[in-house]
Amino acid sequence: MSKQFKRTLITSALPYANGPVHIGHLAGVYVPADIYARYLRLKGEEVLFIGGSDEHGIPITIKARNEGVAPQDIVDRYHTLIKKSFEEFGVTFDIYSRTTSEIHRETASGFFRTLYDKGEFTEQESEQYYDEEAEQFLADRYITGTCPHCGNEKAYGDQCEQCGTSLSPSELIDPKSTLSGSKPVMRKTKHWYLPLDKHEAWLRQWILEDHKEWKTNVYGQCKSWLDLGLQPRAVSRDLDWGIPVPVEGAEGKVLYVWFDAPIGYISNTKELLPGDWEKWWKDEETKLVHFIGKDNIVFHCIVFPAMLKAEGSFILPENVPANEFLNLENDKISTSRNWAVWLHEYLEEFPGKQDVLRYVLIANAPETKDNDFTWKDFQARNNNELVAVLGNFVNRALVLTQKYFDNKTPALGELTEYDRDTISEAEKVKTAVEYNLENYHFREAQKEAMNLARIGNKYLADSEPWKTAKTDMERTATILNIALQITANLAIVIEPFLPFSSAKIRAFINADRLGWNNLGSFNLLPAGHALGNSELLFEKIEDDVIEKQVQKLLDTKKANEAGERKAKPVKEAIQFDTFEKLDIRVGTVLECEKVPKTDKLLRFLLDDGLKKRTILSGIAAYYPDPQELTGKQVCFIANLEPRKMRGLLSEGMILSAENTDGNLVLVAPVKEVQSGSQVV
Ligand code: B3M
Ligand code: ZN
Repeated sequence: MSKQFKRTLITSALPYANGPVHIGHLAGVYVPADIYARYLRLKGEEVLFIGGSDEHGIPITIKARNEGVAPQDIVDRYHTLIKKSFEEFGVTFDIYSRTTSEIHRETASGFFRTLYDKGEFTEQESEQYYDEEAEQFLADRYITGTCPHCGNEKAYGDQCEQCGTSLSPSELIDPKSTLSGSKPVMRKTKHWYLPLDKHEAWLRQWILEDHKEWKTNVYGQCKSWLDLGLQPRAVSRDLDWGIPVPVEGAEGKVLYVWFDAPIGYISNTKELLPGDWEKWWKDEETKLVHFIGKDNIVFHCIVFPAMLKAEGSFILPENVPANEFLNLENDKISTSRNWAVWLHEYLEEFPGKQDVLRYVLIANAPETKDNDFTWKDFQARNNNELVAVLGNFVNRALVLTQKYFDNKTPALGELTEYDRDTISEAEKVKTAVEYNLENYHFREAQKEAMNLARIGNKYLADSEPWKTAKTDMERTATILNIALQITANLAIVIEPFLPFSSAKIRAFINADRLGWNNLGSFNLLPAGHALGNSELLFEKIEDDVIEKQVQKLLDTKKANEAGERKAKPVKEAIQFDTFEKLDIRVGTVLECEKVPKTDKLLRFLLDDGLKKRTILSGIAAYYPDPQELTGKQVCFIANLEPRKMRGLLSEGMILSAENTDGNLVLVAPVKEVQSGSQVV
């Protein structure tokens, strides 16, 4: 069942703006999407390619907290960096916008409101972990504890990174809030849910029956979700970063990031085409294709379609060609462990070599299973394929034409049978590449495109124009004419994959950009056509360059092993008068005991030089015998606004030093001083 469409709307996953983009992003999502968009444009079709940054969600608030800055600062920084990387790698978005834009806020908010008004949500109260010290509900990522499966003490509320099991916060043994370190308590909260169970029947039909052509990894994942039975999914969260839930009584609640993010595709289309966006989203003749990574499958194949269907006026995706993951040197790519090749760093070390990376990533694209990027393979593919096959062929065709025909396309003479065979082989490349691209087999498509260069190379090697030139210039002219026509065809066929090299070849042969339909023609360069200047298309990458990259990764590995223990980055600079506002003093401990019915809190009674002062401190775990502290001196902040905790007034804050593993040690003067002495 192959439907006919008028236009194609391509979306690619909106990366979280909490870090730069790396090769895994490029290989899994953005290069395939870009190849597809470029190909359709070359064919003269109506195409729109939408991208943008995902600027809400917990990864961003965590990063902001760790750095002591606002979430907006984080997303501003990374949105700019990510956008630049995509531009540099030739990813041709028609728009790359962001989910903190005003138009997105309105669009997502309006979308929620429509579903709410139509009665498409259910409301449910549930119990969730709440941090009483920080006075907020805790997202799963903000809770750590011991994994019930492997005993890892640093498992997160949503996943244990040691054994890979997904968890729910209530499964953690000894849960701890990462905000305050305190033990969270269960508290009731109300949320809006998308009742996916009610959508299950049509989703089953639509995916399992009507879209059997989806990639097996995508189809398989959807099938197992559907076979397990769908559950209602909360679409709101208790958080202060995100789009407010536009309903009365929803103060302090925002849209769940996975509710607003895919609507970003719609908002970005609106931003680009304010008067004309609807035909891209609401006309059955638009083919909607989502390019994503495998961890996003359920959201794009089940949740977002259910949202679109519930709204009622939108089309559904025609395909979701999700890829698996790319590993780096046999290890999972990880932002937090810095185990990645970052795009901006790659370009510093390999300036101008965007196409080499694009090529290698597609040659190893994780289309049906996880795949591996290694620097050795990068070098081998560059040297043995790009240099030895593509570059070598183009260079030979051009240099020989310079040498024998004054850099002008020679005339075609009589064809031999071998010439005809070569031409007919070359003509087949078009169909092979098309077939693979239309079916989202990008690595196969690229292989077929490269095959044209192989055909050309073989043709030159077999025909030996450097020998015929000694006796038969007419024959030599024919051979080089054919070689040049193949070169011109290469400029077309590699454009979706290697756009920078395609542009270079066009300059070498002094030709305009030609559409896809010219592919297979052997009349692209008429006899007498003057060629341009040429140079080498690719250059060999030497061993020492690759060894340097491998060494860099080995260093990262060492650093990771040695030092999970690394100190935290220094906070933003402050002015001296800001520092002066702090009144830090030394006090002498008169009494110290655990606050009854708490795990964490110690109550200190201090002689502060003026009076007796009570301060509560969450360090009980590190001082199991608090009486021992009596008589010791400690440092405290004397002018901190008093705060009530557990019914007791805490008048200040006792200073402790935090180890990188989170253990706290009290800070004290090296020699005894008078109680009340100021720390200056
Ligand atoms: N930001 C997750 C990710 O980057 C998420 C994708 C959103 S697509 C609408 O993997
Ligand atoms: Zn575990």
